[in-house]
Amino acid sequence: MELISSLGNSTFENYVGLGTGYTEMAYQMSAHVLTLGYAVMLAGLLYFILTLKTVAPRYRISSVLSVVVMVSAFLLLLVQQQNWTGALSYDVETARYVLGSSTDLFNNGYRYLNWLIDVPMLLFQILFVVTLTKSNFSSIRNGFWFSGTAMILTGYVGQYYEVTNPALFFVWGFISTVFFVHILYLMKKVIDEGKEGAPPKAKAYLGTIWKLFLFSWMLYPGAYLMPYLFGGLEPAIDSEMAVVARHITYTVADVSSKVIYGILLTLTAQEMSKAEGYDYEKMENAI
Ligand code: RET
Repeated sequence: MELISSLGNSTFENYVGLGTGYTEMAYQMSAHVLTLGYAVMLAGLLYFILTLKTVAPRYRISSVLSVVVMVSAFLLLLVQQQNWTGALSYDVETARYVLGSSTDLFNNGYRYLNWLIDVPMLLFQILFVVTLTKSNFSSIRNGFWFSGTAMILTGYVGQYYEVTNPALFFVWGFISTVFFVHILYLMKKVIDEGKEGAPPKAKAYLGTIWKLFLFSWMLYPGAYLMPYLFGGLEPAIDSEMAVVARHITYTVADVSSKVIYGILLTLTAQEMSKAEGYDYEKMENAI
């Protein structure tokens, strides 16, 4: 009870930090995986810039959007990592990393704000690679934007209640999921239409993109639920394992949904470009 009053609406990472504290392994694994996250974004940035000219001009906006995603994710994930190391300090007596006394608390909010930029970009991106056969470009784009933003904002509010008010946490999480289902529905439609008339290799890539999309986007609600996946009916406010699992889940999700997804879109666009007579492998000065 005492913990609850002093930590208020902060997320469960802080409760673990004030309660049992983190062992060297849990603290460092978290710090390292968060660092890996932003390092991959910088590497991805170079990939998307350097491969820009391997696709025909009409597909290049997709790579440009990947560049935008990489820059914003790099910066926000860097801040997220510093938030982790800044919030905790080593206590020699207990040999644990504990919450500092006058430092910021840890919060995953930077991620949510990053998604506000990246989610619409990632969703728009595919619209510049595939050709829609039946649906209207602007209505899909607006649907992506509306449901993407609503999904994140409702989840952002919900995550503040993960320890103090499970009922609100689940209600906001549920509302967010309704928008998520709408996004999945739109994406499936876009990919199915995109496959029609696409060259065979591009078709196969689009199939992989759908599987990757489902897998990687589902990890985010999984990370949201992490204190309950480890705690059952009560949030796991004493489980450093759950905290590490959340950092790892977010990082795997970020690398898959932003970098690998972007690379697969580039490969799809390369195949489509080739089918239209733009073959970078046969061109001089392509890059
Ligand atoms: C929340 C709240 C709980 C319910 C659901 C969620 C879904 C989040 C998703 C986020 C995707 C983020 C991406 C970021 C890339 O930069 C908000 C966690 C369903 C799907 C792809």
